[in-house]
Amino acid sequence: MIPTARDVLLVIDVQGDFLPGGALAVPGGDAVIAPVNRLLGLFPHAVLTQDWHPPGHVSFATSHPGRAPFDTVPLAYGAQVLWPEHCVQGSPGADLSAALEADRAELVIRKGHHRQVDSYSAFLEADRRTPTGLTGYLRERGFTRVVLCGLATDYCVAWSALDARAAGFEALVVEDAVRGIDLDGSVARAWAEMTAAGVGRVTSGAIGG
Ligand code: VGL
Ligand code: ZN
Repeated sequence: MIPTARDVLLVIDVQGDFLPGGALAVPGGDAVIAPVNRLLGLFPHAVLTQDWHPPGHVSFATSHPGRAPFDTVPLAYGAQVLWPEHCVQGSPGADLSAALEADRAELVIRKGHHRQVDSYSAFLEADRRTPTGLTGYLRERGFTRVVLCGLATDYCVAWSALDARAAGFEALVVEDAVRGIDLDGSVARAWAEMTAAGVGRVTSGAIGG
């Protein structure tokens, strides 16, 4: 495929805490940087996301006495996986990777900033009601297709791709430019759900310009 003016590259959460040595390191997460940088050079339009939690965020295991990271707890809006403290607003781990060549990106959308609600998706928070504003932004700009890459396949990439479809966009995930956390088969489940929802898969090598 050749990116057009109706395509937007959506680069999900390429932040220190999701890279090797970070608080919630995604296995092999740094392998996405080279293909993502290549894509950033090819797409006329790109949007980045940044996971951006206040201290004491509801998704942190430390906010739930007696619970450990990767436990699941019921919250008012549904089941929530608990994570190590990560991407705390203003902390170095929340910074976008310095290796990301993102100067041309036109928007950085921060998500997960409500203390009591998580947001894996770039579009809709985990209560499934609170919008981030991205749907309106993309529609107003006339984009019709969202091409996703970044971290993590099974959480923020998958939820974003599914919500892109639900909002009426075409969605494509660049399979060699994503890596997953993989809790109990969550990567395979995420791909199955994305395929069922009409999310396409592409390799970065098949994208040219
Ligand atoms: C993510 C878990 C918690 C992600 C963010 O970027 O996939 N995963 N916060
Ligand atoms: Zn998070």
